[in-house]
Amino acid sequence: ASNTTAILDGDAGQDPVFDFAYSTVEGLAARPRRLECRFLYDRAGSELFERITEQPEYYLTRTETALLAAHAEAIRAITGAVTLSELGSGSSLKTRILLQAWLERGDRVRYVPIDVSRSALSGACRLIESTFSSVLVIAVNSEYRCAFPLFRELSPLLVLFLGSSLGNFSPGHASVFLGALAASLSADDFLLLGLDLAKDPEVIERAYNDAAGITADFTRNIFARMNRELGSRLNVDSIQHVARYLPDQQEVEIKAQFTASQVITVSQLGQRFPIRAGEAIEVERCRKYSLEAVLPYLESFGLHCEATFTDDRKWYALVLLRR
Ligand code: AVJ
Repeated sequence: ASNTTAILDGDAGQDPVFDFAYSTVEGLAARPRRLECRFLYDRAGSELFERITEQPEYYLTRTETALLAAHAEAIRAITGAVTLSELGSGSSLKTRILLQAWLERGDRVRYVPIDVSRSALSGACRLIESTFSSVLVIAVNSEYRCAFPLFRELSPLLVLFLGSSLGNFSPGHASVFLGALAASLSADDFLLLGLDLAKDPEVIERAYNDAAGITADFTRNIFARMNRELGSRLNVDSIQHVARYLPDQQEVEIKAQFTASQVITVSQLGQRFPIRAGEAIEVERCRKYSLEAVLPYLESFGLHCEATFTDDRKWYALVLLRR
């Protein structure tokens, strides 16, 4: 069997640098100043994130991967031989664990990764094609929402949204996302969510402050990207990574603290933002979940919980939902 990889451009014609410039200006003009976390993931940022997942303190990826390895067969038994579509390009071991479980039960599987980063997408396709000989890959280079209309054509399917990436959305954005996703699924389609669970604040805070300082480099990278793409000419070394877990909000707040005053220039839009010493810019929020609260919330979108899989420390959960 041969592999067919088509890469469909969901939002061709957009200028990614202008998109970054415009979003940066919007966020810096807001109060409190903030940046959109999706811009953390340029090539350098994606490589730094891969290194974060290898840090001992960052338990999320290895815990989720172990859950997938332990339960991929059970998940496949519930869903049947459906198409797999992943929000995020799934270049990781996690995707290959699921594809393997599908191939053990059937001769072919169709895999539709969706990612706004073309380089991550083509990297994932190459890796999957080199690992498997009977996976039909259709890669979609677009924002997640642009691909939602495809799901009707791909049904019956299982959509994967792993890595606790749902936690990056604000509560409002998460509800819009889940509502639109649920609306684009057909009856008896499935969604597999990976969710990081609320736990000892120390454990969570350490996961975002690794001793090797990779997460600090990850935070600083978005400013290095401004230098690369927006002509900002920032002294990135004087920017400090500050990550705090707020237990009552069950979320990690990640900020970039400016230890010296400097000006952020966005040359494409002719804008300058003087940042005072001590001022902080929010770069990411990572929300954590409790199963007893999130399951009824997910059901409110017409998604019925078929199974939950947690590790023995109850640090992390996979939730399998049926539409
Ligand atoms: C990829 C968004 C799931 O929230 O844990 C890791 C990103 N940021 N360390 C997370 C992240 C800092 C990660 N997600």
